[in-house]
Amino acid sequence: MKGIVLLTAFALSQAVVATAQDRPAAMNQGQMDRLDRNRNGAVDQSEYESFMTSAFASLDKNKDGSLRPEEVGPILNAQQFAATDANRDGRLTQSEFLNRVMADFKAADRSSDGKLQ
Ligand SMILES: [Ca+2]
Ligand SMILES: [Ca+2]
Ligand SMILES: [Ca+2]
Repeated sequence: MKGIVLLTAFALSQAVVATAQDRPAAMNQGQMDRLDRNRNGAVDQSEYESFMTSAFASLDKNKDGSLRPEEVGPILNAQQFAATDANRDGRLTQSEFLNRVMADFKAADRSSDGKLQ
């Protein structure tokens, strides 16, 4: 699974890992392994979605169910935030967030088999 470039996954995994363990800024095999929960060597959509759902919860520091720019400031720039904020209310709901990251997943899944490996 090396070499997969998933910008959002990368950024979010860094945020989560940095918070939890203060790891260096590189997506390594260990991080990919965290997404691959059933250890079959591929990250499928449900594994990715479940990872991102927990990433959303980690990022939502004030636990109001949405992400404001200051909560994702280190990982999404203003342009990326605006692209994710589908209804342009200045906050990312979990569904807006998941729509964006699952679109990234599909974009990265060039073989369209629902798995990244
Ligand atoms: Ca898997
Ligand atoms: Ca929040
Ligand atoms: Ca919104």
